[in-house]
Amino acid sequence: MHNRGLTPAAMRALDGAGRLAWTAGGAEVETSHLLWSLVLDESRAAQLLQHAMIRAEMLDAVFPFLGNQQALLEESSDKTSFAISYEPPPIPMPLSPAVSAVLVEARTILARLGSEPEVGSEHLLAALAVVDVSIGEFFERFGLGPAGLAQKVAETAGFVTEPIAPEFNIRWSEPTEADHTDTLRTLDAAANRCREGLRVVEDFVRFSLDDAHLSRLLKELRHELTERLSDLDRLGVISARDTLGDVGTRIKTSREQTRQRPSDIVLANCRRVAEAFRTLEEFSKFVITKLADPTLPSRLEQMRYRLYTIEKALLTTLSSRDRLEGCDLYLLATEALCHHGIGPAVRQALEAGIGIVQLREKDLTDRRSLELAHRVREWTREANALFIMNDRADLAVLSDADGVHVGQEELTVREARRIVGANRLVGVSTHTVEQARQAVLDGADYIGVGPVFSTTTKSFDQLVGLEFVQQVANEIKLPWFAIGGISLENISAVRSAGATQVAVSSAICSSPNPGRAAAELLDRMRMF
Ligand code: TZP
Repeated sequence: MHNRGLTPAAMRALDGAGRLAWTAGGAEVETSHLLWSLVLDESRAAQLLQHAMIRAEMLDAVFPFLGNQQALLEESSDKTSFAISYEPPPIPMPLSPAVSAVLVEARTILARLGSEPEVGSEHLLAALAVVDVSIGEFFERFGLGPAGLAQKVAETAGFVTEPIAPEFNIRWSEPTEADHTDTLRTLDAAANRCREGLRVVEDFVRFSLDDAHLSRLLKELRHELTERLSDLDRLGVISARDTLGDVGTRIKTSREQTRQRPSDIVLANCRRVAEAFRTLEEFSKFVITKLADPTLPSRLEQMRYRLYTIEKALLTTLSSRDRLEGCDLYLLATEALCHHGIGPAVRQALEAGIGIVQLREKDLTDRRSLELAHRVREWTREANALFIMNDRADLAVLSDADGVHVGQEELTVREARRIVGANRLVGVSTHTVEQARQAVLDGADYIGVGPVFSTTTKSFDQLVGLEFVQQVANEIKLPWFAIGGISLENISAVRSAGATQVAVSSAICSSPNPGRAAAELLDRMRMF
């Protein structure tokens, strides 16, 4: 382990974390191991937590550890503390990326404070709170938010900044009642704007888009907002309201009066909600000492980030629906499966009216795959159809494909997006409704939903069946394609289960007449 620049206590903490990870059967040292190791050692970090009244049992309720392993800890003679008595691992345990990030962050904190020469246990603790959001949130509940923790770390190190002797006098006046009323009035206006804007977006998502998944997320956000704002309600924001005296009610911009499309309303209101969240966050800091929950500003900040994710998912859903409109049937082409070769299969399918083709080659050399990709690109371009490359984001860019499709084991949506850019489509295969929901939030442009029926084209541990198709149909409006073993015999059942778009491979590729097979499948899709 790289120990330069660490105090003996910090080294002990990392060593203890390694022992905990090893004993717990983990493959690497996680942030929770480091947290527990810091807590269990008699270090500055443990002291700091004790002062904040954070006790091991409380920690255990959120990051379980003591419950089943208490017997493995060595109790001190006065029974007030524990130490880790585990055997060291035979070889040093690797650090997880998060723990490596903690080390980097700890050095940044140390440099910022400039008070100590080496990273100590207290810096590791402060860094844990920054890198691991759930640890940070847990500390915040005890008043150890990022600023408070940094202050405590500085104090723990015996480093307290001297006040600068002023050379001139500034007269600070205490906020007056009028200032307080103005703050409450601002908070009241922002709270109303936030609730109303959220409701407009939710109404659109619920009644125009029929998207149960995003509706639920918006509703949860709106409810949490109401709950959190009850803290402000108690301070008398309603009494501070003065709508008649509001100089802004008569100001209207021309843009407010002309919304072209529903998506304009969604976009404008998401912006409005984000701005209102920001105003709430900033102004609630002025009344922080009066709040029952002093973490309100940071909670509002987190809610704003949640809104950004929902906004992105919503706008992607709207634009993907436009881009994939009319793509009722999606062909996955694999050279080895094609009866008369990949050229005739793809070209005939395109002539029959297929709107999207994926090149899915798992066993070819890169050069052969790229060569084929260029051809499929040419054929699809002539037919005004979309071309998607399976797995290989790099080859998608090189062949100027319209997008890339990844599986659950391949590049993530985010990684693929970094390679193919913002304008190419990124599709992802999903096998559970949770994966489908996650794909929406990850920014996928469409999803694959399967395998619906058994197939020899790809091996799976288990079929998801028509039930999964129904689940997705009930809640997701991002374009999605049912896939796996779909043929002329069962396509109507898939359609009846709610799929409006379907992907096939062997039903077209392996047919002696791919054009006719494609036309028949398309007819069956459009019969509904
Ligand atoms: N992903 C889920 S099922 C499947 C893939 C790639 C195979 C689809 O091929 P077929 O021949 O239509 O069953």
